[in-house]
Amino acid sequence: MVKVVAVLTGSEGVTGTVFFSQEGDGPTSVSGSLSGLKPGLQGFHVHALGDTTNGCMSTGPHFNPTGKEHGAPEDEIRHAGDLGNVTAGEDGTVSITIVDSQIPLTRPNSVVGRAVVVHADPDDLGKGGHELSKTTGNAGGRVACGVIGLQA
Ligand SMILES: [Cu+2]
Ligand SMILES: [Zn+2]
Repeated sequence: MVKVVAVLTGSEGVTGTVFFSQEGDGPTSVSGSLSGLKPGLQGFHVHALGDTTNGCMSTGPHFNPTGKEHGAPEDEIRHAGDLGNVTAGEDGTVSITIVDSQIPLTRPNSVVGRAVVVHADPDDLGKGGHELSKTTGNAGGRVACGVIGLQA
């Protein structure tokens, strides 16, 4: 069992902790919670770089090792990092439960050392017709992020 964690912080008071675990070659389970969000849908992705030297901006684009277009988690054509949206309640909190097969914790396409990013706006899942739909889901600014690191 490989276990990793990302501790998210941001400039607008958004914080959270997201845990990932994977058994063998099975799917990766993602759990955790976020707080300080505005209510409603917000894009939730794994970005390519674990670099926060310039805040969340330096975490690069969506993790996309197979060179595909942006999509929904359930789509065949998607970035590996496309985990869709989280939906915050009126109190600005959300608890996360995701199972996904495209974010392994072991090589060659491991997400360890990359970053989890939460956005200001909903991810349109590639279907919004905006010029950014096929690259970012037009999910707006990056309100919080955290580097994915190995856990005991
Ligand atoms: Cu993102
Ligand atoms: Zn994407």
